[in-house]
Amino acid sequence: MTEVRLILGDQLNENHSWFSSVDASVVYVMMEVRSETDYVRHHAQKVIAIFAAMRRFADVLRSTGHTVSYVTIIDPENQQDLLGNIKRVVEQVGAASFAYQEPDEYRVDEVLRTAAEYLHLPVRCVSSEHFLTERSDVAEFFADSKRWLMERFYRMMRRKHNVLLTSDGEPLGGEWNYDDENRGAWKGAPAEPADMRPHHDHAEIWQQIQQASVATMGNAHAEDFRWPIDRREALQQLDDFLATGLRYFGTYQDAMHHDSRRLFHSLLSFALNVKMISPLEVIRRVEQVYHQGGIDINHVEGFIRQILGWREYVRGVYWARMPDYVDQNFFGHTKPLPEWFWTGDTDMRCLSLAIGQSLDMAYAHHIQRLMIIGNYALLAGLDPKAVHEWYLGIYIDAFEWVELPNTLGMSQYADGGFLATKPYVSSAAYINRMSDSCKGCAFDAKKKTGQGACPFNAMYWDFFRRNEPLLRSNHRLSMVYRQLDRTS
Ligand code: FAD
Ligand code: DLZ
Repeated sequence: MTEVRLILGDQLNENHSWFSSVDASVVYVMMEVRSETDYVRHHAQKVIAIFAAMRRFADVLRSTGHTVSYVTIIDPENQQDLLGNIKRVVEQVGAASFAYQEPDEYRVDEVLRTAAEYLHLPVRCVSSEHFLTERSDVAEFFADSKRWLMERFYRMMRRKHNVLLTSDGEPLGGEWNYDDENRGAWKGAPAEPADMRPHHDHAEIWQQIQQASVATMGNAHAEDFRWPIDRREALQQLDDFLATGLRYFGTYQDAMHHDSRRLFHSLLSFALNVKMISPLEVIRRVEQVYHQGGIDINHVEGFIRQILGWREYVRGVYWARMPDYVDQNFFGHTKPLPEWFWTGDTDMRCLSLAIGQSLDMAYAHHIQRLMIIGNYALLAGLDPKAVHEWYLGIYIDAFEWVELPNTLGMSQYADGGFLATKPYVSSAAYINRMSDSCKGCAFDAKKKTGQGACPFNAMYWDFFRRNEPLLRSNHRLSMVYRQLDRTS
């Protein structure tokens, strides 16, 4: 009896138990569909990367004996939605059952829950065998807590998975968290590691995406494409990061520089989020490198915290708070995104650089996303849902389960402080300290008001003034309000 099994574009996990042996009665179905390309306007590189990685994954499965039915975006039989294509394949092969891996997005989960009724077949949902937690684990962990705190969850995960612990179960180096050491500005040294990622020519895929009239944003770089498209490339990228980036990761994690766009970040989020590599294998490799010596604990702990802590935590927040989460708007912000979010064409140099880089690379690192673009969006009062859709489209690693809590919660405080204990906003002083973007800017970071003053300064104080009824009682903001009280 034939079974049809779905593999989504972010389920490219070669180590999934589905593939441990070849079963002639199983047909895997993969599809490039408008329902997935069009739910927001995606960056061109993101669509190319997903299609290229999906096609490579199908090749890998076929080369190991599995049967794959692959629907391209220009296939005339393509129904352009998940269930329509699944039904067609089910009928073609006379399937007696259908199976899918737990999807990571609420929207897709809802669609696939209707599969049994739609297909009139028995349907199974299995684990994607990627994450270290189940969808509900974070909510269960905090069931009796008044406040959810990532740090508490992270320490539990360190203990549970025995990560960076002494034999007595204490944190290696004596501290659980070395964030205080991870706020260095970067002044040109040590040198940014060379980008060793291979070059790909994806002109043909790009031509097909255009032929199908998929609307995208940003630079396609189709003939010189650098994102990993299979597990082998992702593992090579991990090796390169461990050899050259990790040793400086922590110290310069928050630094920004106009022509060193990644500094010591790993660029591994795409490979992780489409499941080419697993979080646990990355964590174990990082630990192994630490135990070989020569790398300080702050770098290793800082990196592991992002994956073992934040990545699993935000996923738990997503599943605990959806579907209402996406509509949260604590401050009632309604302004549309300025046109220059799609061009980078603004005189504010920090924003022009961060948005310009995002359009060019489909990538910006955490602090560019949080403290430049997100900072502006929150201070300016942009509609958080529109901000969310922009982030969901533009970044190579953007999938709603991880993007939404980071954007709406951490960056826009639209959930009223569920994820962040205070709004992540700053005036120009922080941007000037952590980046080189104020040099050569049309505005003066040190000038607070008047002609030529950096808009971040007045916007910062205006934000706290206009939101005083909502924020003054937050004890983490008492310094801010004391200062505001002294200001005319
Ligand atoms: P590194 O700095 O090298 O970090 C290593 C890994 O840690 C990342 O690959 C990622 O898997 C994980 N990680 C780091 N920070 C976070 C975090 N806050 N939440 C979850 N995982 C984290 N990350 C995404 O993967 N997808 C998104 O759509 C996304 N949207 C974001 C939106 C905003 C507004 C902000 C502030 C952050 C967002 N992040 C998102 C988190 C973070 O910015 C990216 O994971 C990181 O920049 C990816 O680059 P990297 O692989 O070089 O990361
Ligand atoms: C992001 C994306 C895009 C652009 N296109 C496809 C696609 O054509 N086919 C597919 O299976 N997946 C795609 N994806 C990733 C999905 O949106 C992702 O699988 C869901 O968001 C579930 O997390």
